[in-house]
Amino acid sequence: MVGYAFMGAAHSQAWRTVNRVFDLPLQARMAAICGRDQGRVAEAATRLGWQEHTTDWRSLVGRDDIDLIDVCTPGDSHAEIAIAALAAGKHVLCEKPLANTIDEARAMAAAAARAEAEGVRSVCGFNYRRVPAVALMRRLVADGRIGEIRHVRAVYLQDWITDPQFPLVWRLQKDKAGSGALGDIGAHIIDLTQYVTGQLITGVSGMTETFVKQRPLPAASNGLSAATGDGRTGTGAVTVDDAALFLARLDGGAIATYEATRFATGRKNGLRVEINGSLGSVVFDFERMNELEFYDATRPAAEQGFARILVTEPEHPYMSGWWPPGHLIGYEHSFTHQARDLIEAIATGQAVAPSFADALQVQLVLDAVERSAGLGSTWSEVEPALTEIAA
Ligand code: SOE
Repeated sequence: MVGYAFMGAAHSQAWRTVNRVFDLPLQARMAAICGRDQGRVAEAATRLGWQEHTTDWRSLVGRDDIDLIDVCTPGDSHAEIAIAALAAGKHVLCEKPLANTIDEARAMAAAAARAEAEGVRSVCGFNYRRVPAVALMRRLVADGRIGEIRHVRAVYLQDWITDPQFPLVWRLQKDKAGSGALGDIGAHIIDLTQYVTGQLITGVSGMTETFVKQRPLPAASNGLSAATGDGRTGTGAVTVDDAALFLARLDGGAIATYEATRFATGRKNGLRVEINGSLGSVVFDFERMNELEFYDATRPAAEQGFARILVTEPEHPYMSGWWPPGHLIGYEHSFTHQARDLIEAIATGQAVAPSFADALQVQLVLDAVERSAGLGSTWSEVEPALTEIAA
């Protein structure tokens, strides 16, 4: 694993747990973790359960006893690490968004396609797909239970930078993060809605805003939390969006609205998606992540209403490995499911989604939103991802 902050900890939890919960053909061995700071990576190795630690990620890519590289760094190093790992024949799990630019994402998707031909797997870490209620949502939609999809309504609301004194962490710097709320959390709802509906976004009209343009320089930070007052003084420019909104059309005929913001005061991790079809609706809200709301318009009028499905039955996606019905799971479990699916893909030789090509397509949507926002919300088409790879 490269990186040991928030995502590094979440992925480590998954690697520690996955073989204890699911019966898998391969065993994960947490060989080594890498970070730039010797002292901090040594501490992280002990705390997170890695056998060794290093400050040189290239040494991991060159090792014969390492089969998989898990990239949990900020976006500015995804492409370099993932492409080197794939070229060395290592399977790769890469955090989202795939890259900071379209060119990087395209190069990564091409590297993944080349590696795939050699039996090397790659997957992008859109973990919310692997929340059981979301996977059930997809199953209901794919089974035609809500009929033809008309509306997609998706929001991802956070509030962790509403305080203008919150420091200028890497997620607020374009050269490190690529974009702000748009790529960090907007990318999740783009992937999630495309996954659930089976439809791809073809065009958008977008708007972005940066409410706080200067922030105090941070102390050493691991991303979401950062202390000020370590002796560094002054401020720096915020170079990403604080919020992004867009309208979209999907290729199956649905129309959609998306909102991603870090300024929704009081909303901590409010990912909510509602899909309305000709025969019913499905609604997922991460703050009630064990539940799925389902409205079945084919039921007799007198019995119609939103049903609250508690997604904890062994028949539900991923749930057979966990607890008896009604005993809830949490955020970390989506990462364990991600690790499970990747291990199974490696063992069976099957592809695993979302591929780097899928993640490139999300990147192309992000790009279309930024282009549109830069042109006063002008309608902007999304390039097809496959064309990009072929080119
Ligand atoms: C920060 O906004 C963040 O940690 C994202 O980077 C994650 O992808 C999201 O799941 C939670 O919020």
